[in-house]
Amino acid sequence: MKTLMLGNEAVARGLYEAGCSVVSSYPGTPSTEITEYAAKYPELYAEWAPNEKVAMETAFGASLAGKRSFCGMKHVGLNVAADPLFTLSYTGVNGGLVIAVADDAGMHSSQNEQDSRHYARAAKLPMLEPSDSAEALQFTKLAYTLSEQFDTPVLLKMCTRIAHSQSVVEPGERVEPTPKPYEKDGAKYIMMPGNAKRRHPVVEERTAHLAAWAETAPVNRLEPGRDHSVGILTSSTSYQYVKEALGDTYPVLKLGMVWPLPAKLVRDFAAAVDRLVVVEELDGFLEGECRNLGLTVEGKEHFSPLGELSQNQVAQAMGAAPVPTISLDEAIPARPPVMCAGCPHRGLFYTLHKLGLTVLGDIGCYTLGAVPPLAAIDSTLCMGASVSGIHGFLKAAGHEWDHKTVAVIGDSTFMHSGITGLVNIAYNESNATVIILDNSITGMTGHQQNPTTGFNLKGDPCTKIDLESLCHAVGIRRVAVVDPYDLAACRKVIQEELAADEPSVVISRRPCALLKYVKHNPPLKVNADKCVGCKACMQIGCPAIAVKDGKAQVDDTLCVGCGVCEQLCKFDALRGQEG
Ligand SMILES: Cc1ncc(C[n+]2csc(CCOP(=O)(O)OP(=O)(O)O)c2C)c(N)n1
Repeated sequence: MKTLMLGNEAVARGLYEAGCSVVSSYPGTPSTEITEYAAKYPELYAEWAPNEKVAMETAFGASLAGKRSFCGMKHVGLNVAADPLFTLSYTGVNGGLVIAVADDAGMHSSQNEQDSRHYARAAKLPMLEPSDSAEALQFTKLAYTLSEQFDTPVLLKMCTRIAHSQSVVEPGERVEPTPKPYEKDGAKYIMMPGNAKRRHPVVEERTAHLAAWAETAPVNRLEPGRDHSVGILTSSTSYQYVKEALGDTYPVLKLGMVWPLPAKLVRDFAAAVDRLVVVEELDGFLEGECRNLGLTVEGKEHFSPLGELSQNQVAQAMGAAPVPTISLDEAIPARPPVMCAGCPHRGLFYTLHKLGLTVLGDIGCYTLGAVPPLAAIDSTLCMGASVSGIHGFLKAAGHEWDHKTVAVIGDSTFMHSGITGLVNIAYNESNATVIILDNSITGMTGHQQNPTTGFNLKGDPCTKIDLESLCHAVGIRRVAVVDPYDLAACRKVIQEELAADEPSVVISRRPCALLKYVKHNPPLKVNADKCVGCKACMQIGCPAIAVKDGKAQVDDTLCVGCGVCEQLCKFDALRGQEG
């Protein structure tokens, strides 16, 4: 029966139908829902790994054991997993192995814009790229067939629009693939130089075979057009924009497999039109490949490499009539992201701000500590970089900085890639103060469990990593725990640890205010007679507090009664109520 599905949900359905057995991923927008939906199928074992490298290596292990396996991640996650990726290309697979990577053109929720197609070419791996949910399901299943037929991991490239849009799919039945027993094969799976040298030609040969397959594969589709003055080469969401803006005006070669390319198909297409135009998001990847084939081609002179494309950018570039779009009567006011009311990160960042510290930041909800009025963060690079970064900073900046510099990192991010940085601090002896913001969840990506929460992806209780013991075990003797709702205690602990002549970890511990099990206090009350309108309570940037007619005002629908603002009021004008 036909049904509407998100692109990510359709990938999960594809995993189910293809008989995938093991799913290991790390969350990251816009890829997260694939694994969340996959976890709903009891036939699939699904987990959150601590990071993408671990997820990919887990999927490799499951493939080695003969089962169909999967790992999913966002584009920057593929950087983390790039090490196993490049050598997995050499080992190939036993059970089929599919790797989904979701790009975030437009940086809706990312620190950079990357075009993951480069990875397919660089790692010499086939990459399928669906353009709607139906293809997301079909291509996921096809990816397993290709993986086992050509002995290769297969990359499935998603992007925000395909991952997060709904369209019609027709779900099918699950197949149970024929079991592939594990057989020891060192020449294939032990990638030391002697073996790897013999595998590299196999990889090159495989790419040639895949390119030959791509020449006639139905995933690469030629759509006729009325006007042959232009031919459009495109894929993914760009294909949808082309169809919406231009209909069947020009012939279109829609690629479902963007690497390796079907050279003859592309050449024949180019020969049948006057101008070959590539419509693609981000980099001129296909355009460059056309040039490598010796073709005259247009692309990035018409379309920006920045951000997402749209139907009207395509219409404008191709001289077509604009596509009607819905416009609102009133402009939507800009709403910059802020920490939620009651966010435990707020009290901690207020303290860092007040102490005037230099703060090496990291990635998570707490990156919002960079936004005024808290404005407490100096740098944000990638997951884990705060802990390694502070070490380098202190080695370079001189000892006086030891006492006025901290690193901040969330619990999930610390598990992902903060631990090794802390090992470096202990081992190579810098006097760093690292603050772990333990809100007992992976908040930023929508509340995924992680190794510190005590629950697994399915919500079942499991081993909970003890952060204090872990920090002690890697060689940090000073480990303090503080409640970030208690501003005086935060200040005292941070000052003590900065003053110490050895590295320390401060664990700022309080669960995310949005977790279901967290009980809220009644909203705070403003005593208008006492409030002098000094705006001290505004210094924490809480969305529940405003000043109106010269008096503080608390929004009862937002306030969770955390009491942080109460501690800032010198006039006793803000009062918590008994819960
Ligand atoms: C390599 C990589 N993988 C995934 C992400 C997506 N991502 C951003 S922050 C984050 C984790 C945030 O959780 P945590 O550290 O617990 O902080 P919180 O948001 O809960 O404050 C994730 C998964 C990313 N930016 N980079």
